[in-house]
Formats: sequence, C-alpha cells, structure tokens
Amino acid sequence: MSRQSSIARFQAAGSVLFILLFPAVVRAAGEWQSLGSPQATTAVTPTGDMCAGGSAADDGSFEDGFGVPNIFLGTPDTMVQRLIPSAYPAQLTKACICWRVGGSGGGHLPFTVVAYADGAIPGALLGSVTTDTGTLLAGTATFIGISCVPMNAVVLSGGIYVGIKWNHLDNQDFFVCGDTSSTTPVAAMFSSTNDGNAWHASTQDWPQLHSLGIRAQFAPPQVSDPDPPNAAPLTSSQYPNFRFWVRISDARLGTSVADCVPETVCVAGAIPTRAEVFVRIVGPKTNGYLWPNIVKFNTTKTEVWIQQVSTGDIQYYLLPALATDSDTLPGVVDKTGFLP
Ligand SMILES: [Ca+2]
Repeated sequence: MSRQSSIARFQAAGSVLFILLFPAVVRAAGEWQSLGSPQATTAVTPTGDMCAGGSAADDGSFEDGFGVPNIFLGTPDTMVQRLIPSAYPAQLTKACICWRVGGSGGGHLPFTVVAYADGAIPGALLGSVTTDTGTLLAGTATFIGISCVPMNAVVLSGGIYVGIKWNHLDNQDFFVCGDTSSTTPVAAMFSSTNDGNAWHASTQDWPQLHSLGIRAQFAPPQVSDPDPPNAAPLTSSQYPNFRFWVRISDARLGTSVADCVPETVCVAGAIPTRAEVFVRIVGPKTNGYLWPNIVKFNTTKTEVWIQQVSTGDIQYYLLPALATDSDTLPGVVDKTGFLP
C-alpha cells in the first residue's frame, strides 16, 4: 500500500484548504467525507431497520459520515466495528448498516455485509451476505437491515467484527454514519482495502469518530442435529464400516436393510403395510462421503443418520420431501460427510 504523500482536500468553515499530507499528519488532516462542514457537524437521526433490541455502539444520532480515507482507498473498501452480544453462545442473525448519502441526487448502493472473528484486530472471515440499499435520497441517513443467518456465525465469548464492504469509487456519495459525540464510548473500528488481509484502526484516521452506524442482532444458535433414535442401528454388507438409522415422520423407524442395486441400501419397514425402497445411500466416494437421498416414497419428513463405526462420528441428513411416490431422484443431497 502506498503511503506516499498526496494532496487531500480539506473543507472547513466554508473555505477549501489544500494540505500536503504526509503519513505523520494523516491523522490531523484525515477529513475526506463529502458531507463537509457545516453538514458534518449536524446530527442526523436515521430511519430504517435499526436492529431493535440488538447490539450497537452508537448513541442513536450521527453527526457525520465516514469512509476509508482516500490515502488508503482500495476497491473494494471494508469497514468493521466490534459488537458484543448480550449472551452466549450467540449467532449473528442480522446486521443493520446506516448509510448517509451526500451529494445532491442520491442513488443506490450494492454492498456486502461481512463478519470477522474477534481479536485485537479482526480475525478470520466468518461469512458475508450481499445486498443493496435501494434508492436513498441525498441528505438522508438510513439503516438497512439484512439477515446474516446464512453466515452461521456463532460467538462463544467476547465479540465479533461486523461491517460492510463496498466500492466507494463507484459510489462516492455513500458514507457510513458516524457518531462523533464525546459521550459515546470509542468502539473498536477498522478499515481494510485488501479484503481483510490487513487492517487499519479507524480512530487513527478519524480521531473524532467514536462509533459507526453498524448494529447487529444475535440469537441463540440453531439447535444442533438430533441424536439418532434410541433403537438398534441397521447395517449393510455393502457398507461394512457404517451403520444407519432411518426415520419417517418423527415416529416410524426403518427395521431392516437389504443390499439392492450397486451403491444402494434398501431400508424397509418404515411403514408397516409397505416395504418399499425409499432411501438410497450412495458411496462412499473417494473422499469418504456417503450421499443419501430418497428414491421412492411419499412423506413429509425423512431423516437418515449414518455412523462411521471406526470413529463413532454421526452425520445427520434431513432429506427433501417427495409429494408423491416417485421413481425420480430428487437430487443427490451433497453434504459434508466423513473424512477419508
Ligand atoms: Ca451522536
């Protein structure tokens, strides 16, 4: 990253000053937002989805808007803020990002919500989801909420860095809402211009910045896979290293197994009056995976547990339902299985 001296425009009290920026004075002259004075000192109370009941670091009013300082600008830019759940374990379920729009027209901004592991600086990327602000007008500040459930990011202790990644060069009127109130505790905030390979403390760039308009909601993690039924497992000579449980509709268990066509285990007895093929277990592949799916059955719920005898590891599969009896495979359920 270049830290050569460069010229940055600094707006103050209606005048425009040109200040030669050297690395040693970046902090003092780090002004960059187009909002400028006096707008930059006018608190704005945003609208939108504010992640009510969740975690935040701001005081609810945003006096300014911020981006990555132009001396560090990259494509894309990333800014994150550390947030702390109120209980553990906590799954990040939603992020709410406040965008402040400068300029005169407005527009919309595609952006990505990112989450990084806790630490003195952001750690590993935990997940990302991409969204769009929709049309926002100039002069407004709006929280945009988006589900983070697909990230499956769980916090066991401490905090999590939540933020956004966007292309500022193509969207120069959009800034992250910033809280500069002296009464707001200073949050841990970082920026990156290389997708999180290196981080820069935002307070070094913006000493007046106390927190960003980045909030989140958390919830207890989704329950783990259910244990196998309390019944004897099924075995098949085709898979001497594995054993199975198959359950239909919460109550009916498979009671016998037969070897069928190659790579297929036939489980019978799940319905007392019928003994038909309904689960196909394909594999193991060279990577050790087994892929179960439904061959023929009509049900609303079919579950398969497969246990690797040598390790005791159990994989659970909730198979897609078939509306009617069918000889057509619903598609291989390609899930993580057993390591070789
Ligand atoms: Ca404030």
